[in-house]
Amino acid sequence: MDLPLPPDRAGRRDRQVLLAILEDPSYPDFLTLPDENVPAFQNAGMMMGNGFDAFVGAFGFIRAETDDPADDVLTYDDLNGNAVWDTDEPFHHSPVTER
Ligand SMILES: [Ca+2]
Repeated sequence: MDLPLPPDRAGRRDRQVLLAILEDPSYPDFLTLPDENVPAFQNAGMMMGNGFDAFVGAFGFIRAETDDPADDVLTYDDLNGNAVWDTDEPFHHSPVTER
């Protein structure tokens, strides 16, 4: 296996150790996924995708907010004070505080 080495010495040493393990016949399954775990990883991938989809969808709810955003974790900066989201008003998260 011929991979380019990073310029720093620590990275080069780490990469050499990794390559030695990858090429060691004593560890034929190193960094491979056991067949019995494939469904769990596929399910995790689907759940992660669904999570990203829900995250993107949340922006629709945030834009529709018209009440006081003081208790919202995710909200927008109502820069013109009209209590509705307008194009170019940035989104932000509120710091977590005890209530
Ligand atoms: Ca506004």
